[in-house]
Amino acid sequence: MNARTGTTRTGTVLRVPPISPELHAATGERYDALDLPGDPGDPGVADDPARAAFLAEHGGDVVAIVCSNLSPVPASLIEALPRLGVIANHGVGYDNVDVDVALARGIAVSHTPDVLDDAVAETALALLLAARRRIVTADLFVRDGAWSKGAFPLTDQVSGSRVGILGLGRIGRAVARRLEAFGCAISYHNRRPVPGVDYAYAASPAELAAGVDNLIVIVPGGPGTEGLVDAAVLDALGPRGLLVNVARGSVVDEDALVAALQEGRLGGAALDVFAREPEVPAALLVRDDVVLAPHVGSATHETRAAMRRLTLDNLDDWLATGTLRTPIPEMSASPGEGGER
Ligand code: NAP
Ligand code: 8YV
Repeated sequence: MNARTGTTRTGTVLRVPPISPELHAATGERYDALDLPGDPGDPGVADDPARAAFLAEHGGDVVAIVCSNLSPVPASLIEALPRLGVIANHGVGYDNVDVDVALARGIAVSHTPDVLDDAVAETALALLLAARRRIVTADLFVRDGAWSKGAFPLTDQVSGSRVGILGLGRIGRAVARRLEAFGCAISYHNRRPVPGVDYAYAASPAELAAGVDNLIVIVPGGPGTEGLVDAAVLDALGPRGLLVNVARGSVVDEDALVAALQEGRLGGAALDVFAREPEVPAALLVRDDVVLAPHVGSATHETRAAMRRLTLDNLDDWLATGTLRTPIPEMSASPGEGGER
């Protein structure tokens, strides 16, 4: 029994950077926690000698990993941890984790669904409104003293517009509920229609894009959705269309996006996520038809506290009983099977 947490499974909790200072502090207070050395943004981090030495010394003690969406948890790391039983991801998306390798070894994986839906939906709406009503440009217009020389150009209204949601899941539905209040005509594309939903279903991302003014992307990342929003989808959205991406950078072909904007084939973009965060293509930084945010979809005090609580609840439950509150859906009917080895 671990006296500090009241748990029955003992061992080290490995923090894979980057994780927030608050989650870092909370795990430090609660568990025997260590930090994996090495810069997660360094492509050669797996060969970092400091990391190799750390894993040789501590790898055999690690029973749990805590990570965030920017913390890579590849097969090589999982394989270096023979007693690993659980991976607790601070985030609903878990494309940072090699889930196939983890599940094949019986390692349990948790994430943080539901608690962030409101914050991320709010971010999607904020980006949509900011881009359509040109709020960032209007702010600069006032600050630069341009107002005294003439009126700000007219913009496009969101109310009553046609909005497509690519990924009508938990967050997509929270976005749709908000758009209903704006009187928007809502349509969506998932791999299959959602039973009991009245919004118009489009059979493909391109068909969805062709019928809307604004396309909001909120599908999971990973190989299944890589480049789902390609040049054909952007062309279908068209020169007056707006792309809002709050999903993952990998879902949108970033080169095709830059080309479509530069060639006037797409009206604009509002982006919270990028292919190689925190790197943002220079070609986007100079455009005023683009609104950029640094992956802040869930970044409110309230939501991050709830995500942190759920991450710790998952860790506590697994350490005490071998079960999880919120296992990822790929886990079998008997979640939390992953055991101490
Ligand atoms: P969710 O409830 O699982 O919803 C995902 C939706 O995407 C489902 O409706 C799913 O429907 C659809 N989908 C999956 N694969 C698809 C494909 N290949 N083509 C078309 N539709 C597909 O997930 P969620 O909780 O709403 O979260 C969605 C994602 O948002 C997360 O995985 C994460 O990547 C991202 N996110 C970003 C932020 C941020 O800070 N920007 C914050 C939170 C989450 P079908 O299975 O029927 O296709
Ligand atoms: C991040 C997110 O997880 O939940 C997700 O999938 O992308 C975000 O909420 C957040 O940046 C903290 O890790």
